[in-house]
Amino acid sequence: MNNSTDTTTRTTALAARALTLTAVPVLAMTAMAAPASAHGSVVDPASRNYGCYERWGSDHLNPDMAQEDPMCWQAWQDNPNAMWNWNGLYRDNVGGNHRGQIPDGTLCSGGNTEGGRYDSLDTPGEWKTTPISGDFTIHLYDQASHGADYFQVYITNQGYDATTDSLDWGDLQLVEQTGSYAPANDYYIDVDNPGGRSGHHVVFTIWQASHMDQVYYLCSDVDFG
Ligand SMILES: [Cu+2]
Repeated sequence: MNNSTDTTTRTTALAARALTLTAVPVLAMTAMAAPASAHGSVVDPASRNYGCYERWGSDHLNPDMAQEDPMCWQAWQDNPNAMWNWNGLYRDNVGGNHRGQIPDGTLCSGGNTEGGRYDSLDTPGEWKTTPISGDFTIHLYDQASHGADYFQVYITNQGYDATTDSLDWGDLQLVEQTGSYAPANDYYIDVDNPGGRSGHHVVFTIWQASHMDQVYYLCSDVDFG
């Protein structure tokens, strides 16, 4: 798509700052009112930045975040637009070569995409997790109805430690490869639990959109109990 979402969300962040100074530029108000042309992300189990946006988007200046949700805290410090633009973590023109385009250690930022806006999502640590038991369903929200050529879903191998180790391709097991999905706002991907997992893991979802060669790389932290 285009950059109007980026502009809108960036302006929202700036406006939030401006509000603390009691003056909102007229230009910012205009941009905020403009319709968003958007993308998407995995909302359940929440991707790292969508989870932070969901928990803290309306309370992002709260200093308690540092103690209560330190990974979100470091992400907000690094670049607030990683959260405001929770739907914009993609790369264009990958040509299906995900492993060639996304170096080890940068999978959760889409290979440092968008000038490094999402680099904080590669940081290992105590990311908040969504509990998983048995088979589960991934819900991806697509504001722009791009459709999907396919989804690929990976889960980290048992023994991987999300609190100390940034994600590499070698940490992952492919557990689901789908066919195409017609354009819609909501996609559901049924995942067979591969078993043998306990504790904190990462579900890594690749969304190959259909409107153009645009690929989303989405890390969701889960707890297999
Ligand atoms: Cu898009």
